[in-house]
Amino acid sequence: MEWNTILLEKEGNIALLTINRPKALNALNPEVLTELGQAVDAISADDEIFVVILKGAGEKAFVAGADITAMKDMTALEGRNFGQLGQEVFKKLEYMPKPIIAAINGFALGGGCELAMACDIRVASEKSKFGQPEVGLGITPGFAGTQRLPRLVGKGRAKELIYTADIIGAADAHRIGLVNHVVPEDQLLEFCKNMAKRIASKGQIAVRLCKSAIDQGLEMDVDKGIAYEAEVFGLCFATTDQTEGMTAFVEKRKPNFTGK
Ligand code: CO8
Repeated sequence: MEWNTILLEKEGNIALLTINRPKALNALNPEVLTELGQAVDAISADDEIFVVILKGAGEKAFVAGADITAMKDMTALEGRNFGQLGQEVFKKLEYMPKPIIAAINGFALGGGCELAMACDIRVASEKSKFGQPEVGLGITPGFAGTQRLPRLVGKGRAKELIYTADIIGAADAHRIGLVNHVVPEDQLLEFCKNMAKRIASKGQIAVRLCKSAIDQGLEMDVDKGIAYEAEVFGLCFATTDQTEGMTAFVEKRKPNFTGK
């Protein structure tokens, strides 16, 4: 499928998903959000794709936020609908069965920071910058930043970032747990691809069940989460991958997972 603002490339079992609007620093307008949702659907339906890397086109930005030009003259209803579109697309991305790694190569501001937070894992280049500048524009975060940021970095840090609209660098983002790793810019994609390959070499049913157990479990109380884990753990024993993984260990060889 071809899109105007999204690129989807495949390298083996890894998909490279690119927000491709570099002249506007990959700002998210309704077209980008709609096409991103379609690309996520295509990835979910593609059995050859095991892991996804999400990045921004160009040298400067991952995503510099929701498109301010597009939002400037919105009515309250249009603003609500735009916010809801972003929330729905980000939820679709967050809950798709396959792991998604954000490769953050520059500005991740507002909706860009929110998009990175909807990914499973965040890797930042040394020059990347993060923030929720919305209150400086007279709005609140609208793509679930008020919800995902405190869950990731804690309530106090999230409130400071959101109330002040401060922009922080990669080292601070790493210190507060907003990103998993900081790497030199020229190594960012390779680092993410290596991580994606390590994930892709494992039993994919198990990887997907882990994603579900973590994401669903965090929405439940801990006892329900633990019970859910027991269910997905049990499910693994109905798979060929479990037999193969354990047999390979006993036979001292590498497993040959088939995702069945
Ligand atoms: N929206 C639209 N266009 C943008 C955006 C954006 N968010 N960011 C950058 N651009 C455009 C610029 O207008 C410029 O276009 P042009 O060349 O036509 O003038 C081009 O990208 C390059 O940008 P700059 O010249 O500004 O580049 P600089 O290197 O000087 O500055 C910055 C880079 C610091 C990133 C600067 O562009 C900036 O501050 N951008 C805005 C950042 C921001 O405030 N983001 C948050 C937006 S609000 C948001 O994301 C809310 C999410 C929830 C929405 C819910 C809806 C209801």
